[in-house]
Amino acid sequence: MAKLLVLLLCSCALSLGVFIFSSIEAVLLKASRQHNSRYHHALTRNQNTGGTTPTPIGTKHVGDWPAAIVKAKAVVASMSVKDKVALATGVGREKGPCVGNTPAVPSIDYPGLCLQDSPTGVRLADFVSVFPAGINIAATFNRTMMRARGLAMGAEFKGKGVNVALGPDINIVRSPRAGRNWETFGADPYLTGEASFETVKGLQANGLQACVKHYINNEQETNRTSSSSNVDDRTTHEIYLHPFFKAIQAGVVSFMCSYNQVNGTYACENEHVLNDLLKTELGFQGYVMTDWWARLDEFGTLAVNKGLDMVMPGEVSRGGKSSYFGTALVNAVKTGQVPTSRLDDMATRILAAYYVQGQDSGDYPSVNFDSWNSSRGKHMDVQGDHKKLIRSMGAASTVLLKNDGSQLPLGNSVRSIAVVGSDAGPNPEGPNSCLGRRCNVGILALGWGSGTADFTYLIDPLSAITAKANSINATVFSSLSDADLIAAKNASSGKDVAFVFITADSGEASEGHILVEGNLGDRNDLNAWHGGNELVKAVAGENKNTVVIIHAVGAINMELWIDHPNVTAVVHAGLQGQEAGNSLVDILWGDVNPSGRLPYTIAKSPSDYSADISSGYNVDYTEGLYIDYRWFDQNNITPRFEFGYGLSYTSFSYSALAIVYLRGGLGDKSQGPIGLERSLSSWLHNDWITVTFELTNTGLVDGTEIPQLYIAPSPSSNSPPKQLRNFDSVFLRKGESTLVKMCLSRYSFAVWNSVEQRWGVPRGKYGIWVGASSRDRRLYEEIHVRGF
Ligand SMILES: *[C@@H]1O[C@H](CO)[C@@H](O)[C@H](O)[C@H]1NC(C)=O
Ligand SMILES: *[C@@H]1O[C@H](CO)[C@@H](O)[C@H](O)[C@H]1NC(C)=O
Ligand SMILES: *[C@@H]1O[C@H](CO)[C@@H](O)[C@H](O)[C@H]1NC(C)=O
Ligand SMILES: *[C@@H]1O[C@H](CO)[C@@H](O)[C@H](O)[C@H]1NC(C)=O
Ligand SMILES: *[C@@H]1O[C@H](CO)[C@@H](O)[C@H](O)[C@H]1NC(C)=O
Ligand SMILES: *[C@@H]1O[C@H](CO)[C@@H](O)[C@H](O)[C@H]1NC(C)=O
Ligand SMILES: CC(=O)N[C@H]1CO[C@H](CO)[C@@H](O)[C@@H]1O
Repeated sequence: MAKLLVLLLCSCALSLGVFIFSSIEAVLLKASRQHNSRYHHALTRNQNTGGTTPTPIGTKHVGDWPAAIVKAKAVVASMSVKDKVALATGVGREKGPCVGNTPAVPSIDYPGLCLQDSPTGVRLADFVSVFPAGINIAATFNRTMMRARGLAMGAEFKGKGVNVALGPDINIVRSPRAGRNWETFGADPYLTGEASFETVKGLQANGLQACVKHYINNEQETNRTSSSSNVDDRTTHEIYLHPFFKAIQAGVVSFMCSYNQVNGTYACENEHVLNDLLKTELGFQGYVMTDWWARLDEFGTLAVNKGLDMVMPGEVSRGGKSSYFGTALVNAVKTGQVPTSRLDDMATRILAAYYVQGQDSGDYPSVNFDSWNSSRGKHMDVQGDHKKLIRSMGAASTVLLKNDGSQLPLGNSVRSIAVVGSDAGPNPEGPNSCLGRRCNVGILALGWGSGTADFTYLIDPLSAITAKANSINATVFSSLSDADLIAAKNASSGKDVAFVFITADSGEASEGHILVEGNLGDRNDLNAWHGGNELVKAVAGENKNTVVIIHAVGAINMELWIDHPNVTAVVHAGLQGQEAGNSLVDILWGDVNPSGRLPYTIAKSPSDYSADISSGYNVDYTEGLYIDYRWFDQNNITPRFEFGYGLSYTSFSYSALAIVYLRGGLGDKSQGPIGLERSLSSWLHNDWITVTFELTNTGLVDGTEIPQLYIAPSPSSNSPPKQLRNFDSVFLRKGESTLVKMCLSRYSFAVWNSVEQRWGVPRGKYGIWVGASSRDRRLYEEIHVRGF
């Protein structure tokens, strides 16, 4: 049974000090309401009563939306059908400066929208920054950094005059081979949800519109425009929908529906996905655009009746002329196939998003670049001082997987350094030589496809290591060939340390247009590319201080060398963006103590994972809730490195777990409303339980720990053995201790009841599990929950 902590009560974000016992609960509730502003958006119950239009129009708006919607409705009332349709119809590929453009509507003084990729920076533009990939920022487990990345990126998009940034990508790492995993925030819905929330908040903070994608269940590239993702309702709610819900809570104004079908109907014309889940259940007030040329089979133009609001880039198919919207939609409204009220709703959603972000204020920059011809652009440098942030994010997202005998960090006494592998050096043709990063030559700092941006510069590891070596009078010996094992051995032999660089790449399939070294988007397998296993073994055979550095889109299989006694350290650097070399050196020499944690599991065998790419029409999510660590835990499969794992140069101890109910637990009779709750119930999301514990840096250097809180469910929940429900990133000087506080809501415990279409918390015993990874449990208490 949990201890009740009486004196040191606190809300999750505010330090409130000591209170008089009798008024504790009142004070706590007040405080939690104050700090809980992150939940204010969209957490009022949607009062929509159905109405006459197929797409519900929410009547209880939240945040800044009410004023924006009133304003939009007034403007829409004055518009012609043609102009309203224009708001929703892209002008066509390469008919405007951005990857997506909507036309100006002079009658309402509306300049049209510029919609631009990508989740890692402004694509097809110069003088921009390339940020660490989504999968890397997830590995920081640091909300402040996630927000800072969004803010910096948002400033760059806005500086170029972009109205809508096409990101973040908040799909889930279901199959480790999936091509766009690196754009996402990993394999856990809670972590993805937090990253989604912070990224949207950051991107939109200064007026940019963000667009979360790809809604929904676009978890592989193979056959993405034809296959059907078949997912049960509970899994949809607990795993795949949650990150989109968090984006709505953050106030995201637009959604991109995905190419794939869901249960046999294309996502962009799927009434259940758009009207029921998104616009009714989750109360989304913004607009939904198609993915580029997304196929609409059954409903075409009438997809608007199912909840679609905008087509991108405008035409039905690449190179085609006709559009599902445009004239076709004007005619559908005239013939009554699409109710005028639905058209008004679409137009209202698009304009309200524009107004709510203040893009009509007069000082929003106009587009000053051209995606298709850079000489038409103004070459505005929007990088600011983001390089500092990018370097620190690159380091904070680096995961130290192995460090035998404290091989790392290197001291300044190292005299000779071998650097081996093509990934250590630059692409000889330049970092942008392959269109859309469709090659794996030189340092791998991004995957390929529409999730990329052009490098203004890219720091390769060899340059950064050489600069460091020069400063400490060490000599660097390099061999940048992956195939020449003799040269690799020669370079490594007799050196104080040998760095061997290996990679694995993946990206967007683009329906067969893009093939990189035989990989069509999704990876063919989980092995390192270019014979990486052989390269590591060759170097390790010669040098007893071999450090493997991995630049990869996700998990790779490392079984052939991970236990090699000469492989003393393994650094998983992921995709660090433009400062890759510097970020890595900061870790190798200990200027930054590593604190990155794996946002997915690395298995011992590819067959250990619960889901792989499906090559047929049906992509059946038969594993249900059991993806990644949920599956490994359930089936007692020992992974090589588990979700949440990562080493530090110091050590941390955990103690004094205390669990406090803010309301409604442990005999508290004032539980408030009892019964299953809708997704938008604020009661469900309010802080309910505070978990506190003491964290101490017990090692010899300063460092950051990532404490993770998992809930082990009551058996009646019929849920995975444990699920991440909170985390933090805590910097502590050596010897220092601090009290860490984490909040849980009823939603943290909740299970989706498909029959009732509500959330409930099954009665019973729950484990509160605090640890340094999903398998490194440090503190544990069981609590009894009355349930509802
Ligand atoms: C897909 O079908 C399953 C099984 O019938 C159902 O539980 C789920 O709600 C459906 N999802 C969608 C988005 O239609
Ligand atoms: C690019 O734009 C410049 C300046 O407008 C023009 O001279 C040039 O022909 C354009 N190039 C292409 C390939 O369209
Ligand atoms: C490197 O060599 C220079 C010149 O010999 C010396 O002044 C400096 O202290 C050395 N630095 C290190 C880190 O050993
Ligand atoms: C072997 O390495 C040395 C430096 O350690 C270098 O000078 C020499 O050229 C290399 N030989 C071959 C065959 O790569
Ligand atoms: C480890 O490296 C040393 C050279 O330092 C080498 O002699 C030895 O064979 C290597 N061990 C293995 C298992 O390859
Ligand atoms: C996140 O990272 C920043 C920058 O390194 C650091 O100052 C902070 O303590 C970390 N944790 C949190 C919760 O912000
Ligand atoms: C149903 C379907 O479209 N299947 C295709 C999936 O992709 C493979 C090759 O990538 C095709 O051979 C299948 O026809």
